[in-house]
Amino acid sequence: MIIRVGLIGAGVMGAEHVRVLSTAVSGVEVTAVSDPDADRLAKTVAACPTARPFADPLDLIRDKSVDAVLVASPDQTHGALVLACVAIEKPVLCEKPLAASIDECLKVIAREQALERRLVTVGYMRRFDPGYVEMKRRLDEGELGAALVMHCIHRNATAPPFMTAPMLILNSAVHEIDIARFVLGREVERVTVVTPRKTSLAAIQDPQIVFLEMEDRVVVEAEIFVNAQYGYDVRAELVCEKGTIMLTPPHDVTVAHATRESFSFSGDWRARFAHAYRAELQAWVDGLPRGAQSGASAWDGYVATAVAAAGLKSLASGQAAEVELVPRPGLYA
Ligand code: ISE
Repeated sequence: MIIRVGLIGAGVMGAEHVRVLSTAVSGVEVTAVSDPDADRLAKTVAACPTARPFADPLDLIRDKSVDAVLVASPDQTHGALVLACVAIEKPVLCEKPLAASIDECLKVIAREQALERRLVTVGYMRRFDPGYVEMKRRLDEGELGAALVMHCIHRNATAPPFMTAPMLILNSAVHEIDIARFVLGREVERVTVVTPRKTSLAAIQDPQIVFLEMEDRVVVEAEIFVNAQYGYDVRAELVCEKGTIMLTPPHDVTVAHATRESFSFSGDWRARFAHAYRAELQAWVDGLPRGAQSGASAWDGYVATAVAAAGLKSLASGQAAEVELVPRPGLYA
């Protein structure tokens, strides 16, 4: 069975998804692409002969040639597009965040509950990264004892001009929020954002340090620095009672030359998480005929947005902010 996917948003991530779906994922065909920028749309469609262009994303969602939708448009459009998909019971994989507002996330959850069916997957791709998967497996195995602290580093070489200080949390730190919940199997209770001296190389408050106080007083500490200049660098070390579990640097080779040993960083997340993106898309496509879900659910998307909202409160006030969650519905047990 071939799943016919319609892609909304042909920007950096959308174009990458089209490339990966067309070259590295089986059982799928991209049949439609939509983007408000006519040139970008034409270019993406030219590179993917199976796809038809759509000016209006809502027409794409309704089109009979589209079995499932992949949303990779700007963050603030996610909620409305996902709601349009679930309104007509079309499965959708939405890039993170699920929605910029908690209200929209709750509407998605309410619709899935009414249908008693999960249709939404959220693109928190780190859940498919072999390093984080192994970190979780080793923790769950129990040999290292209980998790106490998780140290995280999330650095981008440079941020696009539209990046704002709140987006360091809503667009970048949401990955740490989601992966901490995934690895530790605990919810976040409180968030504190600390703002160190800012880099002179950006106009916004960058870096920011995000502290997540999780259930059982496990603490996650994440440095988010989106103009770090030297490359894309994501690290994590989980400190447990009897040892630590650390992600190893993901480069293929270390070069020894002219009295130095060195390796290269990826320019951005597409190369660093290439395996994770491919595995996420393959798992999504494989699960669609059975209605099975393996990635982050609408509930996970809601929680990440709710924790990020507490982070924004803390960023504005300089104080710790409590995370308030609605009760978890049985559909997401
Ligand atoms: C970007 O949107 C991503 O999702 C990347 O994974 C993240 O590292 C980056 O900071 C975000 O801006």
